[in-house]
Amino acid sequence: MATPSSIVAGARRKLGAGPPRYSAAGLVRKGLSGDSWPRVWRDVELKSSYDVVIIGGGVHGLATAYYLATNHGITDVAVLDKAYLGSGGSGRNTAIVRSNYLTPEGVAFYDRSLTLYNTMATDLNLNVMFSERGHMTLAHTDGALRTMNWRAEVNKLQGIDSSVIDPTEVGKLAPSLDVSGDSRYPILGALYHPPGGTIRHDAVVWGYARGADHRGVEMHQKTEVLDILCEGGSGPDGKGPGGRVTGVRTSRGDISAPIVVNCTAGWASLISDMAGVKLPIHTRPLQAAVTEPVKVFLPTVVVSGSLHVYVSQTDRGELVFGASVDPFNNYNVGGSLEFTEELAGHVLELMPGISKMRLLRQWAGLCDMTPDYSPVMGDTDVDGFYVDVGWGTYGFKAGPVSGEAMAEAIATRAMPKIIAPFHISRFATGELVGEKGAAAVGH
Ligand code: PYC
Repeated sequence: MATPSSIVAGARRKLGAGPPRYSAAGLVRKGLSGDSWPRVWRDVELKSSYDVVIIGGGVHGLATAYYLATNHGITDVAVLDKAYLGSGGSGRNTAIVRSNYLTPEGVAFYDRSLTLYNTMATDLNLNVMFSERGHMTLAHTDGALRTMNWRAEVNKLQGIDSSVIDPTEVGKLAPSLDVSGDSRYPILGALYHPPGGTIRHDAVVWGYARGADHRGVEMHQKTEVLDILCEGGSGPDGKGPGGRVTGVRTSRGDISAPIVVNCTAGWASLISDMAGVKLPIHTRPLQAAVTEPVKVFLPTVVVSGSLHVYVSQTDRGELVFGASVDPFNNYNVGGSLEFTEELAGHVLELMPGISKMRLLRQWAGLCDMTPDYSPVMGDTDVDGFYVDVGWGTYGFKAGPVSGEAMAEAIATRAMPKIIAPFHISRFATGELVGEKGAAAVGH
């Protein structure tokens, strides 16, 4: 069987030619020709062994596969998903990107992601509809204003465009907000972060999947991982600390692999348990909703931690709302009436003028919460078993940097500096990276 180092040394496969590029006229001609479009990624036979198996076909898993192939020439990679690509958190988030975090570690990390999102349309040759529309986090209390100032200073020290603005400036940026000061939760100011915005989440999934496919990576949907195969560990079946991973058992048969990467959300702790690796994670749903489309009137992303709500308007005109995670562990991805009622009350407090708009639909995503609101990334006590998990409510915005850094960690067998603070060992040493103050909403 290949070893991790032989993979890195030996894997230098010729990269694919890349997806077809059309001129504007060529695109129209193709559309009118009646010819079928090429598949975005291949549908190939599942093999019985790979150099790397990635569990989870969301942005994190696909980005890891893409950067393994693109940056390190490691292409004998299978991405497995028990449903379809993007069916988990990647397709269930509110598509917000930003880097105005509270800790220096968080700011550097999310800023790299934003940089990669900025050039993604060109890098992946796909219009991912990145909209750098600015991001505003409202403060309704002196305490919140203090945290905004703190974040602004941490941000500025790392060269991030982020500052505290007063209610008049808030009103100029988003005239639909009630900045009169007469509301129950008056707006006292906001942290304004011009580089933040939104990006089309499913396009990001398709872009990474297509890019990885063109470089030889295989995507296997409807392939559920039932167990992780290990040997030499201190626990039952050779699992746990001191052991090493040898492959995975799936709903379509066993696969041997010296490297297995857990890139799941919602199921992160269950999958890690299969290798005997315990994670300090609890899983909670986060509900979201979207309205009917109306003329575009909200130019920035608006967040209120005190009112547990954030809102942005899509290019089609719908308002997309998100809230806090539900206050209990659950795997339900449906919506609840309690959420809708609370959301409506809070949104109307901020924007009384939209009371006639109708909600079209609601959904939930599963959030794997860690004690310090930062992810768990890198290698583990089981050789060859890697984790990129614990993504709480911030996983989508971290997809590109996570993929890039996880690919480097796997290829070099060393933790890249940018993710070193997020290693699982911090829960033993107590070196937590407390990001609660930078969450979009109260948790
Ligand atoms: O942290 O920006 C954020 C966020 C948006 C939606 C959920 N979390």
